[in-house]
Amino acid sequence: MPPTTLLPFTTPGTSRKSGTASSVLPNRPAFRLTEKFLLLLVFSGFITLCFGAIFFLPDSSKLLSGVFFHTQRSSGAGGGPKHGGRELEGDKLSKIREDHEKALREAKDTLQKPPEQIKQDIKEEKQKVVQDSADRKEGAARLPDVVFRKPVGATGREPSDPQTRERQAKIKEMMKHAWENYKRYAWGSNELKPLSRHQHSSSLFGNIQGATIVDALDTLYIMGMHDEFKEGKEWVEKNLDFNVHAEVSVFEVNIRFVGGLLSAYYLSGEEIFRSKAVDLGKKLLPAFNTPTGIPWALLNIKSGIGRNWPWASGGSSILAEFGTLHLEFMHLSQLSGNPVFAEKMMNIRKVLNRLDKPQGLYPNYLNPNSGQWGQRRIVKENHCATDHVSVGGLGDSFYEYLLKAWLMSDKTDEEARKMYYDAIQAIETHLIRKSNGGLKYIAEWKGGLLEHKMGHLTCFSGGMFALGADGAPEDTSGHHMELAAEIARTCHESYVRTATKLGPEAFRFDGGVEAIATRQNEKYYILRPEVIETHMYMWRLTHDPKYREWGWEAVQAIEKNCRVDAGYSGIRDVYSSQLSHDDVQQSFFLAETLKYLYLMFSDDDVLSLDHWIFNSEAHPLPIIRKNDQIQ
Ligand code: DMJ
Repeated sequence: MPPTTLLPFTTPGTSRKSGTASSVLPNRPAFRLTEKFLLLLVFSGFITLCFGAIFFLPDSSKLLSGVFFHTQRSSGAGGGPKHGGRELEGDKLSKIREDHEKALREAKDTLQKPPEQIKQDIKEEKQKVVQDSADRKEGAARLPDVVFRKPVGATGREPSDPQTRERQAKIKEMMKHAWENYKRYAWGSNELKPLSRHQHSSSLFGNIQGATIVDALDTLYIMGMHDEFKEGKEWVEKNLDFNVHAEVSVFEVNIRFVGGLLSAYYLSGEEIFRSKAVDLGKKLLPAFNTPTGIPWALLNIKSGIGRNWPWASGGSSILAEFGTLHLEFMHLSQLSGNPVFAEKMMNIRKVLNRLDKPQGLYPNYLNPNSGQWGQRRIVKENHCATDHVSVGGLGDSFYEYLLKAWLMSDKTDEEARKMYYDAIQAIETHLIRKSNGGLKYIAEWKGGLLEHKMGHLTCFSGGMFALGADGAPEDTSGHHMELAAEIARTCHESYVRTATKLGPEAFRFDGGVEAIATRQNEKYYILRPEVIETHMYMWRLTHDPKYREWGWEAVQAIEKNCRVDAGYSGIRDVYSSQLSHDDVQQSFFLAETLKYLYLMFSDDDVLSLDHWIFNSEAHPLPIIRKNDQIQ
């Protein structure tokens, strides 16, 4: 090697090191020839070592990567690495060597490939990744095989009596009018604005679309509107998407979307409805991630973050919301083979049963963090009162679902039965009153004081008492039926006493009035079903013709006051014949109001009460027979 090559090591000032070493070099004498030779020998030895290391490097890296891989796997299984690299057995070492050599060969091949070929390979690889992830997704949604049974009484014959037939046909025409206009002006959105002829979006569903379609499917089916049902099904297949950034009301999405999809499945047997229902059910599960398992009211179905309504008593969840999931969730477990849905429900029960019920009543607010009723106040010594107990808004369908949980379980869910009849007894004692004019009503309890007001929503309870009469304890069946009839009459009175013959949102029994709204903001009617729902149950369970007449009165009043050229609209004041429309065709008008009317003018074997249970949005779910129940 020529001496010049040593210059960098020997020439002063050329060292890249600064400091002491370079500052002493200038004073050192030049190397003698033997010293130079020795240095050359050491240096070449060093170079040889380096080359050797490079040659051995592949094997070393094999060892290293082998240890890493093993660690990953071991820790994945819950433990640290059990072996060091030196302890790897021979076959493992040779496997590592093989893999490594294969990787080297592939790298070499790639380098030798023309650029076009490399591009093509990358494209194919990408496609494979996409396909793999699609397969994985499909796998996740793959559901166990279920034997689909032909639904009992999903559609029926025309009624033999000509008047009933004519009335039934009229209700079907109303459904056509509502559906056609929704289709024309708001297809795919949640609801229709029938005056603006535009879409209406409600924050209850976040970015989930198509509430009217999903809510209407089963009504279309039972009315024999097959083309429309098919249109709805195709929309669901292509467009119903839950992978959206959306904060939704868990309750509303459950009763309308999960309920609507489940019913569409049970009626038609179309798999798409089952898989969409289960898919949505899974999206709702993070709502139960609270310290008690009492779900949040609102959930972002993308992020899984939940919270409660800001106005709800100190961050509480609401009885009528977390208490109105049971029917749908039991069916989700049934159809998916996944017990998690049912488990969430039974946990809610457990929490409720651990709590003291003031006077046997269930307050409307429950804190999901503490598991305590919201806003408790001591009004007297040793006497606790809570802010709000109601069979109307905030409480209503909790009671409905207790009864229906028992019925839907083929009367095996004894716990639900007991909870229902105990609750009704407390309600009778503390909330039900009779007016001077002889009208029975259900008041609301606020901080221990009764507010003599009954909501339109509360009117569903007539139907509930009638449905529950049969199983009532100790010969009280007749009493429950009487109560049902009295509530039906009071609610009918709330309709009769208005100019439009439609009932207000709430009516009062104080200040010299009975069954009349006194506040301007309680005078509206938004196409709600509850009064009609009660008439339907009363008709089916008593066959007293007055209930069909009351139903028909409602049809006429809706036609006169709510029908507009492009659909149906709510009205702002039921006491005024100067109509002011609110410009919303609620999805529950198609799901509930028109369905209950249609059933009232059908034979009893159309969605017979012996086989079907209606969820809170009137979506029919079959009774789960004892032998079919998953354990
Ligand atoms: C419906 O969405 C359901 O019946 C719910 O339980 C309460 N009320 C509306 C219709 O009034």
